[in-house]
Amino acid sequence: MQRPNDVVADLLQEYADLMAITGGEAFKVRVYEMAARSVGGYAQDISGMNPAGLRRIPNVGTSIAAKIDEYLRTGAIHQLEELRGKVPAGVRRLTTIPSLGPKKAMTLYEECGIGSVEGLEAAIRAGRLHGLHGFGAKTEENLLHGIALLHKTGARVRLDVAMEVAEEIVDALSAVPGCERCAYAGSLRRMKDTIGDVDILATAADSAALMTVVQGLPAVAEVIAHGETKTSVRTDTGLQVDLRVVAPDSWGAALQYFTGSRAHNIRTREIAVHQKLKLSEYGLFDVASGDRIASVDEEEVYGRLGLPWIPPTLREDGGEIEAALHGELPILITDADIRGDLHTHTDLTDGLASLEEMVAAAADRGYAYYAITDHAPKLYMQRMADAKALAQRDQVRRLDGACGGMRLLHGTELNIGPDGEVDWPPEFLAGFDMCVASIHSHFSQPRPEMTRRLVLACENPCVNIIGHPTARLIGKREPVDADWAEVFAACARTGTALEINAFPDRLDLPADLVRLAQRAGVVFAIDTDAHAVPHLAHLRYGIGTAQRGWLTPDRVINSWPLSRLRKFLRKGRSA
Ligand code: DGT
Ligand code: CA
Ligand code: CA
Ligand code: ZN
Repeated sequence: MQRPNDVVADLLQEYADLMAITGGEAFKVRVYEMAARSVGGYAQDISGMNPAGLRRIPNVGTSIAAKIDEYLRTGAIHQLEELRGKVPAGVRRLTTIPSLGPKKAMTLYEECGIGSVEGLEAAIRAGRLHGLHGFGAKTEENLLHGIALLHKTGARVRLDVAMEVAEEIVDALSAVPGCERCAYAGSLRRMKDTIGDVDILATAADSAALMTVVQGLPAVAEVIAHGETKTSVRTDTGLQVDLRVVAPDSWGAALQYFTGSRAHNIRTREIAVHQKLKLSEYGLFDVASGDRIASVDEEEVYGRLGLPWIPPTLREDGGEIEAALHGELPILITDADIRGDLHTHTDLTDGLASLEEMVAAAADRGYAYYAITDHAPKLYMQRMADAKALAQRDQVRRLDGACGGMRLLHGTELNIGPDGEVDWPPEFLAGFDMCVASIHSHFSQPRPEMTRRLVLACENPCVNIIGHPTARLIGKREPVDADWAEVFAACARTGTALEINAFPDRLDLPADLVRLAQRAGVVFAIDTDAHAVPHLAHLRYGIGTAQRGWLTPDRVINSWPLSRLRKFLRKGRSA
């Protein structure tokens, strides 16, 4: 169900984790981690590749190629199976707790027999870790905080993970003879940033064939319930999928109902009641006569309620009903409005693809312009230097316009230091066409310092876009604490855009803050922060987040023509 590249990337990452837990050498662990990223980010499908082909993937040497080859031929990697035999799955899960590394996880297992997150939480609360080497009161507090964060995301999955599963199932079901319509609904259609379960809806005169097909899909590990109208399964990654099959003439009502949200549905049902109608997943009915008056499609259902069709990303009872009633629904930004990506990386820093590869892939997407924004020197691991940046600029100028006429901007992603300062002196920064500036360290500064830090970054005449502004990592790191109203005011005043980072574990700025920032007069850049060719396609998740923040195209700088964008990027620069 996942791309073969992603499956193998997961296996290599698991291998790296298990090596680390069992005390393997750090450099070897790192090699497997890098290989995992490279395989996941490799543009070509690896199934069908031989060992020689596999070795052409960056960071994949002979022994890793052999392991991938073994997996492709036999469906397993025997060394991985051996490691799995030594380390219970729960111990690896322990390492997903922020702040708990592999060594500590193994200590907990070997010395206290702790093999699950629940077991660890109970042990801390019972004081059973007292006296254990390396586990002081502060460590315990951090662990409890990490566990709470893990519970908060709970069993919910990343938007892209759910989307890939859903699209594959919709494709499979749509191909079954007798299936008339099929689509995903629920929180996924609303593009929430995490998904509890996937809801699929289909119409067919006879549901049996669809129910059989969904149970037999390769990625389905367990059938939770099956019946004539609903079947629930769990995939091998633990995600629940509900398939509902309805009669063709109730499609619109069913799609409206199962898209939700619950709060939005309550409002639409109330509107029906006021008109002496009854709305359910089966249709919109006249209460007096019992006649069904609408349900073929969503437009008809909303139409008969006296409403225009409401985009799913707005259906949270966040004012969309009132806006619809007054004919004031926003015309939302869509993928088609985006003319270029303004935050991307190459293998000059931590990207996986070369400049040429990234540019060619961007041109294939039909972009009019594209910015390369590799990391700046203060992210020491990336080893950026003045000369490297300048050499890249020459290359960028050479490639400018060479791919389908797409124009290139040479930028950089600066690090906003704890005092709001950025990497390079103003003279050097002035040489870039644009600068993104992001927080990559000192995440837990108190609110006044964090606010000042972000405001100072906005006031820098060379900073055009604040990248992933809250620095949250969904399920892993809380957003930084800042007075956002003050930051938004600074953005609006200085002509600094806020990013909506489309990376599925970021989706940052989050939708609720997008809406607030928009009201404060802020403009936005919807960027992928791509570190590999496949990441360019994450744009859709940024668009979903922007729509949930009620964003219209005129407020998105990378929907503007290049000439207007260039004027904006000039900001406070001289000449
Ligand atoms: P999730 O799965 O937690 O990410 O969120 P949803 O919104 O997909 O929720 P889910 O899967 O429980 O149900 C899908 C939709 O079906 C939900 O958004 C609205 C509708 N729905 C389900 N149960 C109820 C209910 O008891 N009342 C109402 N009004 N709607 C419901
Ligand atoms: Ca759901
Ligand atoms: Ca559901
Ligand atoms: Zn970046």
